[in-house]
Amino acid sequence: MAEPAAAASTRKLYGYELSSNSVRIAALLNEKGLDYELVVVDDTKSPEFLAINPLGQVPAFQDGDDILFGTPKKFNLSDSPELIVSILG
Ligand SMILES: N[C@@H](CCC(=O)N[C@@H](CS)C(=O)NCC(=O)O)C(=O)O
Repeated sequence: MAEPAAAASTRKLYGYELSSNSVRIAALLNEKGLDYELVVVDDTKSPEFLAINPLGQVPAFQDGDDILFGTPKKFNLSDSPELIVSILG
């Protein structure tokens, strides 16, 4: 997965390097020049990550208080294609 910006960002991408669904989101964020923090998820079924995404899958994407994949708050997007549409929007 390409290296994200090192600076702290309000955007967090939860994923791991061999996750193609995570890589496609990272590629899009990089292409658009959007800063984000990559949070490497070692265990998608850990209580900590299930609190982010109860489905226990990556990618999960958080922008501020809005988790775009996972626990619906403002958005209710269910997978990486929907995330792509949201980021492009
Ligand atoms: N429909 C989802 C599928 C996400 C998905 O399958 N993620 C995989 C990694 S690429 C995953 O989290 N696998 C771990 C698991 O299911 O426990 C998307 O397109 O984002």
